[in-house]
Amino acid sequence: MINVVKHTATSVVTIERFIIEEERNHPEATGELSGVLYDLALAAKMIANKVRSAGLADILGATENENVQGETQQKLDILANEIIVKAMDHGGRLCAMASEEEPGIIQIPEPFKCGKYCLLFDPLDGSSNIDVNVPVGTIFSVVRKITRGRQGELEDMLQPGRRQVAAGYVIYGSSTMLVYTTGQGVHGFTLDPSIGEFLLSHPNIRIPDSGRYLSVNDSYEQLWDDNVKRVMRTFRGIDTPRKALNTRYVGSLVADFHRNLLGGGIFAYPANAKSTRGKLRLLYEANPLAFIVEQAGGAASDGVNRILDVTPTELHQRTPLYIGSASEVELVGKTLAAPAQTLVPA
Ligand code: FDP
Repeated sequence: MINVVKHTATSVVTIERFIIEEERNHPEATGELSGVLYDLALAAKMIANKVRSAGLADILGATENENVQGETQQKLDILANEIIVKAMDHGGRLCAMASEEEPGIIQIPEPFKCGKYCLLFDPLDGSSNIDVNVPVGTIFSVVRKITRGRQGELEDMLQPGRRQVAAGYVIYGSSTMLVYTTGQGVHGFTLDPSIGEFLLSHPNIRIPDSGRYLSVNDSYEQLWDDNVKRVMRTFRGIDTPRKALNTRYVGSLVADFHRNLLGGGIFAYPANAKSTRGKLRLLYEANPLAFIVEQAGGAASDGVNRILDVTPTELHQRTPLYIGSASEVELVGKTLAAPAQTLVPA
């Protein structure tokens, strides 16, 4: 059962209050990580506002690239990227950032102070869905700086996911929700637009141990190897006494992940003959969601390895991803460990 907080008119737990109270459990905390989370919550509110009026902005845009105010319209994912960079670069808490939208590391500009954390993020995941009004999301991951200089370096970014100190996502759906973990459980906050605050709505989220949903893009089936085909057939209840999972695939990772986190199940983006390393990004998508799902009692793997144990070698590295209820991810591991099959040629 989903644990949901009911607020009264006079008593609410804002994200700020929650973070402060969590910080009290750590007497050694300097408040810097809390600062990163507040700034991200502000960026999320700004992006939510843009996402909400995305259709309107298109309609009101006078020419192809200009809106009625004569401002150049930007693609929403580029805008979301800029909003996050500008909300985060001056607080003195980060030493560098990396975004799915940018090829290299984003340095902290002078004269701003550099801090001890690195932020990695996907500013607007699933953005191909914006035009059709499907939920999209922001995903973020925070790691501690390990190099000595003032600025963050590639080495700081390429840390295995188990070293994350915080991770979260924002879903811009029928309501806007921010879900995060700092390693003390997973907590969800819903944006109350009337007061512009994220309020604690889903404390201590736990993913059901076995699944309800299967989220996978079946159109790649002919490109999967035989073991992947086999486990997907099992999930669909074919040639097995197992009850079939309910197939639900939005094609927007945050939306698919969020539904399965609350309802149980598995999201899979396997490698295939055309994308032999899968599609999703290890640092901006798989790692933060893996930290969250493990904190909620679930699991995440690339089919062989625990996602959080993979040592990244590139900033934009891709990975196959199986993520969700622990028993479903375990079944994937067991099935894919069967003798290797060759991929069907593309
Ligand atoms: P999108 O291309 O729309 O940005 O990582 C990107 C992503 O969406 C995920 O959000 C989504 O789960 C996946 O790609 C969908 O890919 P397919 O269309 O290949 O299923």
